[in-house]
Amino acid sequence: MIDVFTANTPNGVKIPIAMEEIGAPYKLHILDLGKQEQKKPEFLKINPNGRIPAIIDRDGPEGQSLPVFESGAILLYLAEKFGKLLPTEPGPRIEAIAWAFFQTGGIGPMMGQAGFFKRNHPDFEAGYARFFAESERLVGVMEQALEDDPYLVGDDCTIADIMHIGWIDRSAGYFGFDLSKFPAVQAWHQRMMAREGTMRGLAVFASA
Ligand SMILES: N[C@@H](CCC(=O)N[C@@H](CS)C(=O)NCC(=O)O)C(=O)O
Repeated sequence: MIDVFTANTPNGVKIPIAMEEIGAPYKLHILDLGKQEQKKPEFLKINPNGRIPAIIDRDGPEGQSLPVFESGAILLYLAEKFGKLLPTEPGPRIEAIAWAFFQTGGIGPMMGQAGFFKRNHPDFEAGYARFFAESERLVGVMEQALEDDPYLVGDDCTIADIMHIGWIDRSAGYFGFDLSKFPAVQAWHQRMMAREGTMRGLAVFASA
């Protein structure tokens, strides 16, 4: 059994989506970020960074419990453990991992900061403009990749897609991003949102 500690945010949705896409059992623990539950000492033992998502694999290596933090590391761990959502051939495999890094190092921080300035410092236009422009540039990189393939790495959904779907899905509401400028990303967004596993992964927050 895998314990999933998360919340209904662009990073938080990744893990239930992955678990549902994989089809493995898990126990969901939804943290109240407003109450700072992610900063409590017991949670910092699971993620020293005090953020969601995190997991504990109760049946980790040698049968021991293993905590894992950082969404990219969690998805890679799950993909390797269950043999799903990651191509086996070395080229496509590292390409999927590269997209996961692209999301945690690029799309996530840039969109996060764009949202921060829009919501908290709307008067400081240069901050919002800077992160909005960089978000557009990065989604443009996704656009190029998705012009030729249905998913970021070829014909199948991988961890690369799951890393991005929460951010792309919420970008309009969060900081006024216009996805219609990127037709291939828009089509991919619809493709992802129509997947059974992805729908189930998102639905866990509605019923929680
Ligand atoms: N790089 C981290 C980012 C995690 C992150 O920023 N999580 C946010 C929610 S989307 C969070 O926990 N925010 C609450 C806080 O910072 O205290 C990952 O990919 O796991």
